[in-house]
Amino acid sequence: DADQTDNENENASNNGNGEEAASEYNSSEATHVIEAGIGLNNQHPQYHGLLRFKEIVESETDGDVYVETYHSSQLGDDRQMMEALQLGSQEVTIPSTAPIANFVEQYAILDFPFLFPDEEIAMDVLNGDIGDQLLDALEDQEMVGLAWWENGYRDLTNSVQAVATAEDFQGLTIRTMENEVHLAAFQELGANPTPMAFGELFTAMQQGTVDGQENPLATIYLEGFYEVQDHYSDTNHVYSPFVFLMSKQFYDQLPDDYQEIVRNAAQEAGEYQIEENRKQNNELLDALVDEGVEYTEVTPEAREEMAEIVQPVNERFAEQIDPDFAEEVYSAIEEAQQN
Ligand code: KDG
Repeated sequence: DADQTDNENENASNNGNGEEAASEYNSSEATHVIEAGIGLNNQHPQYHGLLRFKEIVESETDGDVYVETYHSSQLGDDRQMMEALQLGSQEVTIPSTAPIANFVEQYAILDFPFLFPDEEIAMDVLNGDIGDQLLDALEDQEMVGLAWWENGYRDLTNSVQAVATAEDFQGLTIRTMENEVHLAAFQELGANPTPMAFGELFTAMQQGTVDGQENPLATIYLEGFYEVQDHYSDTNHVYSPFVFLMSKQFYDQLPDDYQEIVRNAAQEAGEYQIEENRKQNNELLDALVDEGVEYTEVTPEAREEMAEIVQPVNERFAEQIDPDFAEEVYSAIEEAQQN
């Protein structure tokens, strides 16, 4: 029962409760078919948001645009799915921003540890000029960014020791996303970061290839990581956005009214996704503890110490990537804080 992927469902959509909901439409009658894939499983609010997108798009086009939904890396990992979008062989994926930095390097600034003070501020910045610049930058990479969704604050789990302070990271082998800032930050904390695709993570923890990983609580619980992890710490070390990405090739050949429909649907489904996601991230701690995971609270002081240790990493990457854009991001955060 430690197998976290739900292959029974294959490519069938469900209504978010694990039950299948038959679409009243049919792909064979549609002019445009969207293959949409994510890495997370069909229990995650991200998948429920994708189903909402499907519902809106199909009903507003009366089935002329049909959406096939895939979860659990069925279509590949984040990098492969983005490459498929570039080639036009897949239409939609919704990765965390971290792996997008391998395509547009400015995205790495969003993944600086302890950058965003809270979720509201993050969303203000992403839905403002900074976020628009980042979405626009995707076009050169043959992708269109339709909306910001939310993964949330990332926390640490591992199978070796309780982690309360920065010192406790020493020697832990931690899976990170494929992102240089994450890699450098965990190195700075004395851990051994191992970048790996999300789809390989569960088995890597089960087999002991890695001691731990970091993801928001919803992912930790809904992916059943408690089966293979003993300790959870609310490190909140980085705020992780999702971007709803569409293949530019596909988007460009849609008629104008359909372009508007998919854009609005990504936005509206995103609002639903964000709400459900926050609820799960806030509410799943007790359930995780009930599964036998030991919860270690990370105090604001301990978090402050972690932030100080990784600060040189943020400074180094800001300088290397785009110092002016980094300054713009910092000012936008300050401004959002004053509102
Ligand atoms: O569906 C999203 C996943 O593919 C991935 O981006 C989730 O944050 C993630 C991770 O840790 O890889």
